[in-house]
Amino acid sequence: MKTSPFDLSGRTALITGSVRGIGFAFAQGLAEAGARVILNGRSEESLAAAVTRLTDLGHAAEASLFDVVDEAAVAAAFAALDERGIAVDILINNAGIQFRKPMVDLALADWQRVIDTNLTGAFIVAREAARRMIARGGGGKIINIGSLTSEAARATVAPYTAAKGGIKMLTRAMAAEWARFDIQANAIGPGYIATDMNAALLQDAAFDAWVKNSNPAQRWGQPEELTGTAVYLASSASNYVNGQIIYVDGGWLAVL
Ligand code: GCO
Repeated sequence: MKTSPFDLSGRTALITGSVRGIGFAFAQGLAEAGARVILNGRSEESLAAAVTRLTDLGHAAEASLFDVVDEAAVAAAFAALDERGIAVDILINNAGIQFRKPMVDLALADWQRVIDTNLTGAFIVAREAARRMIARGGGGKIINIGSLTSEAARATVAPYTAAKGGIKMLTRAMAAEWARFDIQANAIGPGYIATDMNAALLQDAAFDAWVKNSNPAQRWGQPEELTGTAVYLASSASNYVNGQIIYVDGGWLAVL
């Protein structure tokens, strides 16, 4: 019987920033589709707890501890996987931070930290993954995580907006260079999703009302509502899709 094009059995996925929130949801979704998942974070303890949550559900999951901005640590993490004969077939560049402050008050260090984590980190990790995908003869999936702010800006989140706009164009740059090696690089643009990163916004009645009034679904999204798009982009169902960003936003960007 023909297997589903969405079946990820036999594939290994690395999801950066996956100890909680949408990163963990991506890991669980890909594991449920059959992938072995490698979770990533900067804290050994939270990483171990997240892995246990998945292995307790019967999934194949393990940890890889590194900060995506640390080039040497990323290289060492991939070398450790090489040593064990583990090839990353699917990379989800999810790691990201948020820092909200008006630009006139923003310290350069805070600007740089957000750009480094949310944009440069995606480059550093994808470069290691793509080098190996190409060396293995090609084939692979790279999924970057954008945002509504990949398309439109909101006041007080300039570095995040600049980084997420960069993620959209970096995804296209990856497609331009790596599609010829049968590597598909695409992105997911989440709308406002109910996660820890957005906890302050969820608790702000005016912001909550703005989110609900600004998208036709009239609600926040849930992390698990992003996983279907991730499985699609991680699977052979998207083998002729390159350089695209798919918005999972309740219709926010589609309407005035
Ligand atoms: C913010 C939020 C947003 C969302 C998401 C929207 O402060 O506006 O953190 O950035 O997280 O990126 O698509």
